[in-house]
Amino acid sequence: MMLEKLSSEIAKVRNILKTASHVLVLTGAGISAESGIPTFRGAGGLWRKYDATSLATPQAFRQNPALVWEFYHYRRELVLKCEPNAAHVALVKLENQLLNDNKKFSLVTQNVDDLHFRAGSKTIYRLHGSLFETICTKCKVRKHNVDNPICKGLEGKGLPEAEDISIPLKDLPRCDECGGLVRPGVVWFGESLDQSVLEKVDELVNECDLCFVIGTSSVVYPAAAFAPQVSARGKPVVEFNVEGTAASSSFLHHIEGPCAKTLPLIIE
Ligand code: BJW
Ligand code: ZN
Repeated sequence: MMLEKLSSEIAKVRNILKTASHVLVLTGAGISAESGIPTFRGAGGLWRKYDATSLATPQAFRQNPALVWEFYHYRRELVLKCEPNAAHVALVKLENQLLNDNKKFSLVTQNVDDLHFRAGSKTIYRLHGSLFETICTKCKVRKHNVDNPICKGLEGKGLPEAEDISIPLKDLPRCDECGGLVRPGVVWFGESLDQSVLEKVDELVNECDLCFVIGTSSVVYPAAAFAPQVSARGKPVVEFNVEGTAASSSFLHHIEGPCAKTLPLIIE
């Protein structure tokens, strides 16, 4: 994006922000890219020879739980070493500013890295769960878990340059309550999102008067439908991305560039 165009878009968005009374923010993997966490689509979306999205399925877990656990163990370990960046921090600042002015701020994220939480955002609606939650496949108990490694069998495993190996089922994460096989507490393709989160987000989408869509390719539903719904109500949507996306044409403003650089220019 030409520098002049970028400055003029930034000035316009700053003005809209001044008069907004409820800002809804929707984030995707791109907001964590500058923290060192790979996105799903594009260059960073490969782990070993696998497309990351092909491992994020119940079928992949059923077929090869060890491989899928290696992938998730690798990502948990990576994320634990990463820090929130200036874009996460800018959103904390925006939340505090709006709340101080008796206005409303809502943060909806597709990310499972918990970096918004670690940055200090107060209210976060997580659409796709968390890398640091587990669900027992047998008794369904859900737990928060930041152990690294999550179990002995995964110690030193998951390296992207390593060969696939077979890990016996008994050495994968097991449930403390019933001994069942535990899975990552994330939402895979074809699985339903939490109904109560969806209902709340639907309310926010219908209430907000400004929406920021940050670092998402806008191809995964239902999240991809939220910002276009805000646009359809005639409310401004601002997209922050390093490139145009599937949804850009339905948004009023597009701020092109790495969001850790562009967001702080809007939120002072
Ligand atoms: C930067 C940047 C920088 C880089 N600064 N920007 C309607 C139509 C068609 C299909 C469906 C539909 N409704 C449901 C479906 C099926 C499916 C779906 O959407 N499929 C599409 C792919 C077509 N959806 C589902 O299955 C969902 N379930 C559901 O709807 O249940 C009911 C149902 C089921 C089946 C049929 C119908 C109804 C569940 C979706 C779960 C998604 N799960 C994942 C994995 C989570 C766990 C894990 O992390 O391992 O979630 S997939 C993956 O994609 C992950 C992400 O949250 C999600 C979105 O990706 P995101 O965040 O947009 O990342 P990228 O990589 O795509 O984009 C990054 C962007 O950042 C890019 O644009 C870059 O340019 C940009 N960027 N650096 C700013 N520095
Ligand atoms: Zn159990």
